[in-house]
Amino acid sequence: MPYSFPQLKYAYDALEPYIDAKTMETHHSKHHKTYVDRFNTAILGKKELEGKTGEEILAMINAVPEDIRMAVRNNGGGAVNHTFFWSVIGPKAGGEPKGPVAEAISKEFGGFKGFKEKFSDAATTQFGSGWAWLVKNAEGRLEIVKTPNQDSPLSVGKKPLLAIDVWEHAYYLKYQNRRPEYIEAFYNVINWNAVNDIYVSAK
Ligand code: MN3
Repeated sequence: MPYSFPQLKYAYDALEPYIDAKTMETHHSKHHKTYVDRFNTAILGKKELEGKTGEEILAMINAVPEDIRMAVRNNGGGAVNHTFFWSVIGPKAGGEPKGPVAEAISKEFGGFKGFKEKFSDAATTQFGSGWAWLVKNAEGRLEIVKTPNQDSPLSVGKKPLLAIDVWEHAYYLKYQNRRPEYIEAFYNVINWNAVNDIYVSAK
């Protein structure tokens, strides 16, 4: 299997009450699993992609064979984005950023409050399905960006540090149309130690 389906490091109910167990179970075992399966089907037998990671394939999306490029963009993006997403959230989390990433956030956004405003705004205003991201850009600076569908910042040379999934499947069972409530609750599950580790190792 070129791209593996990751097990979560916490239980489906571990993010209650912010993200409910049923949403977590469906999101991981159904939605994410389907992206992984379809990604693997798409790249099967493509010699030029052999030995490359999912992240590497997304970073070279314009060089992916045209007959599978859209399938890779959607399903490879879905596979990689969700694996990343699970890694930056968790139980007993939330609070404010720590370590070098906290300093970078202060420098770029004037502090956690300024960051939160911009990140929430991106997540709220992403029209339809998609994601909001904290990324490190090619100049090494932090940026907040949003992407539609399963597009990855990796495809435009930006390294993800934090992500929020704003597809309805990520919140609809608990929050229905109240996306802003889900976004506000999301701050309680951000694993800032993980975000900081990613930032430090990406330097
Ligand atoms: Mn999702």
